[in-house]
Amino acid sequence: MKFNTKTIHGGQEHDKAYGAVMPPIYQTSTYAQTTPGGHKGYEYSRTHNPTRNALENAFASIEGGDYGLAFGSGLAAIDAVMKLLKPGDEVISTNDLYGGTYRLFTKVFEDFGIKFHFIGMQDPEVIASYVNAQTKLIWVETPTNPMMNIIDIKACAAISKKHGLLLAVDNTFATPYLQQPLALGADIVMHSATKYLGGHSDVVMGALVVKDKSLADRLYFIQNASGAICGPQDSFLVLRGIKTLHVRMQRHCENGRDVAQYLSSHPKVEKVYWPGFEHHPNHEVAKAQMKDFGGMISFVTKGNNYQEAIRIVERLKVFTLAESLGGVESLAGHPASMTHASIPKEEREKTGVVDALIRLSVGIEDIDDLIDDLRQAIG
Ligand code: P1T
Repeated sequence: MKFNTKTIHGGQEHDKAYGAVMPPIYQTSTYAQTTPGGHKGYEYSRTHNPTRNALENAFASIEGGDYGLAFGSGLAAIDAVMKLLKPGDEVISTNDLYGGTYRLFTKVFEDFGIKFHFIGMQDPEVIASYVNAQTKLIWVETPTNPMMNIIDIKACAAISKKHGLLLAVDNTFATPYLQQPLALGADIVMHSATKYLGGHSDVVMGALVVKDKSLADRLYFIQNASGAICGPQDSFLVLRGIKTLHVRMQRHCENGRDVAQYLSSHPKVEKVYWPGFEHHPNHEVAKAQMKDFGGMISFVTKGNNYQEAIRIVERLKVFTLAESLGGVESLAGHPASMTHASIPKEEREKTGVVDALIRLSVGIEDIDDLIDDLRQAIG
């Protein structure tokens, strides 16, 4: 089955009771048993729920994996991955990543004795130089949030395979429409399904997909034991969202390209971060591992002025100033004070997250309205 068919049918079967084309929302916490242990495969909804299972099968299908797991948020999914580790273990992570992920790593898991190395991952030799006997996991976000750096997944997989490590890729920005980390050698794909997979800014959810059965078993155990699952109604909504992922992503990419080109030609714009530019430092890797370049763009205006950035995001009318990304509507954010405020200023400035940086999640509205809005806001 090709990708555009998988988004609609992948892992799905019609409802056995009435043939409903969409899976029913099984709004139940428990399931009747005829005798202790005598049930139809479902005993309690933290462990399994048919609507959630339908979604988990869809996750596995679109990511080209064998096992999917759905969580109550993207961070809950990351939390489950970290619980594979033990005190003393080390993680090599990109230094340019979602602020909430950084906060979870440094403010929660460091207290449990996990050591994190936050590094620039553009050069695979630099990654390899951090591997030691304690290293267990390489954590990659690509494109990175919010600087749109591209990390070579195949190169990371070569390092992780050589040293027997796990490679996890946060595929939130790219989605499986653009990039398939498991096919490139990753062991775990993670999503904030809140974003493009849900696609309509109405659900908070996380996802993991793996191929390996024993890894899946460990993650299912953690999912059930820790309990950070999502509910059936949200599962239904994300399953519905996935069915249009390919058409939405196509338009996100088209609009993203036009917005990136408009911004880069604007006399008041200093720098635009978007992996589709030939001069983007990792453009060749992006071209090799992604089908297109997505709808996420960051930029700074000339003078690198904080007040000016705030004025621009306040003046936008079609773009909404808000946290999050990946919905049908365009959003604008100010990473330094919003999504990345939990990263200390000196750390975030090292990766380019300056106070003047603006991040756009380019939606699927009419491109003329988006460009007009940016024109009036930037002035
Ligand atoms: O918000 P949640 O569903 O828990 O997902 C966390 C998360 C993980 N990974 C990436 C790459 C993310 O962008 C996020 C959430 N990000 C935002 C809310 C944001 O505006 O960047």
